[in-house]
Amino acid sequence: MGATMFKKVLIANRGEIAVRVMRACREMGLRTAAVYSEVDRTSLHVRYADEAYAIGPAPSTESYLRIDRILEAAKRCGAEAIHPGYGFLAENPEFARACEAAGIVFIGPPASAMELLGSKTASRQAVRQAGLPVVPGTDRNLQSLEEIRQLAEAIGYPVMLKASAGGGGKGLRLVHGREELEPAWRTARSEAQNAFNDPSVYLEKYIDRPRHVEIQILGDRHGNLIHLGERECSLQRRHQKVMEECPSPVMDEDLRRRMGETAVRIGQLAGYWNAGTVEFLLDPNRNFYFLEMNTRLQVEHPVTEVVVGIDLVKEQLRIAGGEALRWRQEDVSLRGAAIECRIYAEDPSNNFFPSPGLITRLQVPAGPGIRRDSGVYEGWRVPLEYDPLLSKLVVWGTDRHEAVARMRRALGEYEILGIRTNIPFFRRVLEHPDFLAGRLDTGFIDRVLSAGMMSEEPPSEEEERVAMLAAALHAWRNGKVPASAPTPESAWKSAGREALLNRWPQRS
Ligand code: MV4
Repeated sequence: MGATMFKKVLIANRGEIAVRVMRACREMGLRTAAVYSEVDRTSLHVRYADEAYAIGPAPSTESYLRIDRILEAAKRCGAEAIHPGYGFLAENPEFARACEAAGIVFIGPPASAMELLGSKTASRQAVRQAGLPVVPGTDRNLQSLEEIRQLAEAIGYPVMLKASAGGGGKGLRLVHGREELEPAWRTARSEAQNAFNDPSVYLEKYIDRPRHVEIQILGDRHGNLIHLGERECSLQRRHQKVMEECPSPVMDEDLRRRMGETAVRIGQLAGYWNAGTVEFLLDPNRNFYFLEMNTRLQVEHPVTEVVVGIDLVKEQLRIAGGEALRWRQEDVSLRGAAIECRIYAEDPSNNFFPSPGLITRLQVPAGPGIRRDSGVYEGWRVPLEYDPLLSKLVVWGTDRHEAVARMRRALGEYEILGIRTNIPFFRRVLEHPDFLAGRLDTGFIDRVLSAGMMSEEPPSEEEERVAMLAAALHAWRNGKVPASAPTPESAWKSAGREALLNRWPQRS
């Protein structure tokens, strides 16, 4: 038994996470099968895989979300297991059941656990009834405005309205007082209806300036369940994480043990196995509250991997193959510090507007302590149909201070031309005194942005060319060009070359 029981794994995803999963498979000697939509024919995950299958047109509803086509590809190529990555079908219990019915192993938790944890109200109720901390509020969907008003009064303002089907900040409303309740209720319900086809909302007490701290758990099919410490995920923009770290700057051994034990108990009560993440809000007094559980491998899993020294994807494969966990809780320890920046094809000087297009030049950071999980290559066109995540830049350092310096160095080496990226935004964050002091909360990014830090337009390519010529001319006139330069003509050339060279790496 074990992952060696598989010979071939189909990866039902695209981009960097598909490549990440295939890398683990390759190291374990497993063959990999990719699936791809029409616009992904030349994507990196297709090139990386041992074999690849077309599953439909660009819209994900006609390709990466088509259970029938993915299972058909798996059967055709003889894959014994499917890894769903994150997003798309990763948290869809119907997909997990369909895999099972087709005799294919779903590399993830049991469908029953996905069902319980997929409902925010049902999971809140289960966690509260187990005597574990949840944010004060209701566990039921609220039908009438009258009912909601009474409950809000009992909880005490300010309160938050949340979509029961939830996620991504859709249907999320902060209500400061009685008079705001009715309009907030209406917009929350209609947003929830549009986003999830389910208008149900529930109430929570509002926690001011919380941190978002999550615990990684890992469980096998024999009832063993451990935690692998926390990730600090407070740096979000519009409910999208942009930067994560491990450990959290606020954590100490005692709090980690208490949050870790709580996460493990939540996993146990859901009958969980495989990799999962329990999300908590942490208030300024270091009280923590269960928020929700994600039943998948997360985007930010690498920061845990480099600090704990466990390959989560390989563990997922082994667990799915029936192997017992190879670590006990006391074997797990955190070493050093890791930071991840999510590199997106979006323009920070234009309200982070998506910036798809051709990558004309790609120069990647390397050297000590750098890990880059990427789904792109030079000469590839970033499609506009999907999430514009290009790569995740992850650094490790002996402590947070070294990790921060290393990330600045790595971002300075990173050059992506042809499209806009959010790299300039990270440079600003990494020099902010609150970030350097570890004073993070969920309002940090908005404060950085409202301070006007990203309003300056980056120069156009034409402006860059003019500036470079001017610099070369200046250097030449001031005699900074080597005196050995025999003629003005070659001095021009070498000064221009010097100016070009000086652009890399960027010094922050
Ligand atoms: C909250 C909250 C304050 N109090 N719940 C949950 C989903 C996430 N996307 C936003 N969530 C929040 N839930 C209560 N009861 C504040 C937030 C929140 C937040 C949480 C984590 C990271 C960034 C955030 C940004 C705004 C609001």
